[in-house]
Amino acid sequence: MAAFCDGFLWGGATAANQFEGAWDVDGKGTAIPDVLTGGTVSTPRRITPELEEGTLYPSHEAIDFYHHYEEDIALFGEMGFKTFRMSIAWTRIFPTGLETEPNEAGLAFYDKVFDCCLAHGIKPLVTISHYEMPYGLVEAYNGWAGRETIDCFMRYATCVLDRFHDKVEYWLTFNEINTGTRKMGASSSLGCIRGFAGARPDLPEQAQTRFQGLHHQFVASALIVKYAHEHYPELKMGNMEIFSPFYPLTCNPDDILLSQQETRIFDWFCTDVQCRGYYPSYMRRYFAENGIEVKMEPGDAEILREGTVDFYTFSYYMSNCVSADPEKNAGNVSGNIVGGVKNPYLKASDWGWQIDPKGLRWALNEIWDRYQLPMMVVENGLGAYDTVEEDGSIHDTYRIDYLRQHIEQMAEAVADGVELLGYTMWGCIDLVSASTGEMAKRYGFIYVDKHDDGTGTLARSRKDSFYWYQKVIATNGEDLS
Ligand code: BGP
Repeated sequence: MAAFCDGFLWGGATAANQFEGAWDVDGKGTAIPDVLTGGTVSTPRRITPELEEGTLYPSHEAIDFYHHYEEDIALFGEMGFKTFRMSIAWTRIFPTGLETEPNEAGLAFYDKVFDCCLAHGIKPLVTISHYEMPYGLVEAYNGWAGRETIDCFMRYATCVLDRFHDKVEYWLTFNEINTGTRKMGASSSLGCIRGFAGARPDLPEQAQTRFQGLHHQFVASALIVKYAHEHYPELKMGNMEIFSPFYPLTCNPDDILLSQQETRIFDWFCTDVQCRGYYPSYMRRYFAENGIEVKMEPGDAEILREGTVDFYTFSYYMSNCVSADPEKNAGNVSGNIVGGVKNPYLKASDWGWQIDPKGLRWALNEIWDRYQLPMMVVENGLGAYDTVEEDGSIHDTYRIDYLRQHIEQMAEAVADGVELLGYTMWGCIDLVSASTGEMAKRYGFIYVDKHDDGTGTLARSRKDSFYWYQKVIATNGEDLS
């Protein structure tokens, strides 16, 4: 079955703060992840606005892509990548977020990275903001809670579009924007990283602040999409969402209704705004019942209407169940970003993320039916412990199995009729985990010799999955064996 279209964008995904390192090099300023300590699945990361002597901050060196980009991109090229998803670190360009002139050294770095990608036949796919808010904006405006941050974002985003529009065709505005709809449970550090709230230890985490912050992000996203459409009509501007099915635990109508409610708030609300251009009516009741009042300025509605995205992208890792019965909620899925009740039919990763390939087919169909926009799966992968054998080989069959099963379901969805443009597997090279700050939670096709205590040579090596993905790309997804 020829499932995937010609020119299908096979590739991998990363984020600047999780792999670049060089956190204070060439004029880069401090971003929220730079003041986050490491953690584990059971020990949350801590935010320390003043750096602590002797504490390890995983973003500071990460895997040092900053000084290894040529080697890394060559390895992506060897696998046959057609695209590479990465983000630009806002603080390389505007170190505190408040400057009016960009830092040329930061721009020059991305020129080199994009040129290197293009030389290997790889199209960069760029996230403008991937959990990398300048800490200067947290101090000045409480991050996205302050409306002023929209102007700072626009200074940064127009600057990178003006500079790179002829090297980068595909852009995403905000990574996993819908994480702002809920307090992030087990992964509380994500609350800070997102820059909605929680990054200022002196200010409480509140739903009100998160939804106001989200509104500011919607306006910022629409403004930059509008700007791109007006100035560079050849560019494709996308949203980015974490999509997680919320299955009803039983066929009790209470569970069905709860599933609909959770799906609306988490999975549909943000994309309804970004794809349709207005707030969905179901949010009125949700806001009223939760005491949330989103302040909008005159003109916002028009901006949202005029700044809808060209394509829909999402990350997909897991699914959840919901139950209206409070007693059943005791079976919470540990470590899961989104939280929820355990699904008895699914297995989970070592970090408690429930593995559900068929949920990806379901999600692709649901999204396609709702928006009829071309789509990309821009994150999907398995965080796992890898063992390096004596001869240096790494037999990550569990990762191959995970990816194979998800790609099979993508093929099913394409056969169902969805328009799928590409797939970028998350963490194509080992990098720092966003939720726990660990290196031990490895995703890559490429192993990096770097450990949670900060030691390691940073040497790169190919895992078994590297050769497997190379074959998948070479056959355009036909040979998944
Ligand atoms: C997504 C984020 C990524 C990435 C991924 C895996 O939520 O967009 O930045 O980190 O999850 O999560 P983790 O790193 O916590 O394992």
